[in-house]
Amino acid sequence: MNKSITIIGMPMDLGQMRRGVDMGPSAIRYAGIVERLQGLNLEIHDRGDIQIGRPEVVIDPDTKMRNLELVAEKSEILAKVVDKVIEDESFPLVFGGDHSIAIGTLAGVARHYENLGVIWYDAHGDLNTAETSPSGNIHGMPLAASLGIGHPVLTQIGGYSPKIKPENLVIIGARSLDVGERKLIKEKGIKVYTMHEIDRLGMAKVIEETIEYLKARTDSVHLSLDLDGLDPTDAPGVGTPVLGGISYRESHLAMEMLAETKMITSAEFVEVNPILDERNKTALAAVALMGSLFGEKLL
Ligand code: 6HN
Ligand code: MN
Ligand code: MN
Ligand code: MN
Repeated sequence: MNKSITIIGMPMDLGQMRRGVDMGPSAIRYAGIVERLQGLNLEIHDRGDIQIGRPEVVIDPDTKMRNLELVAEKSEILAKVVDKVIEDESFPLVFGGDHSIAIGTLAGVARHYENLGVIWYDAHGDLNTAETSPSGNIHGMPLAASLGIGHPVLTQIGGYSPKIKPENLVIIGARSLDVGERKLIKEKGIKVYTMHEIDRLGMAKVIEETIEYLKARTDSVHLSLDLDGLDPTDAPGVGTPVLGGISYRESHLAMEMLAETKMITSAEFVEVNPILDERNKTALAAVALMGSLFGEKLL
């Protein structure tokens, strides 16, 4: 893992319907992320937020997608910033924003690696396309888009596609998958640890297997952590909570185990919505998990 980390705020809420997730980066900073990471002897650069503005919602009449053009435009900007951070040999740490931001993050990261691995820590698969989406919300589509599946405006961000291969992906925490997403998972043979496997195997085994799997086939790993992967009791401040999620403790263990491998080279923490939160609990959880991801230890 790099010693230098660059924080990028991406306060984009255009990929879904609930306002407030644009305040995610502020909530995470307020919860003390910079001090926390500085305490680990890391060099922290906070390059501030990418400007999103407060545009009016536009629903595409043909595809029913919300804010397609704007999401694309802002994703291009994020991709360039992330690309530059990696070129400057720093670790890009992106704060959402809703999960649609992953399209831009991955566009910036993936061009640097032949076989980028991705850990998608989420209650959802985010594998929808305009055709399979029940909502038209782009935050349900970033993983499909990164695999090169879906609307060309989304798949072609950064000027290339696909960003990742299905066999280099591991989804952890899934418990809400739409019909089209299930079909895609089967078709592509995507590795998924649903809550069922997490309950049966335990998180330690799940992460051990994930590490082994990704080590064998990837040259670098991006962590995309949607706070709704956690149980709503531990992370209530999210727009699409789903009961029966990963606990705070299990999540810590996961981050600690990943820290030991030093295999994570970029990360994003998304869907923190302080308006829906209880006393910034979700942002505080995000900060604690980042502490563990970057090597914090009690003794
Ligand atoms: N997220 N599968 C649902 C949809 O609308 O496509 C929910 C997506 C949630 C996305 O939480 O990042
Ligand atoms: Mn580059
Ligand atoms: Mn998600
Ligand atoms: Mn989710």
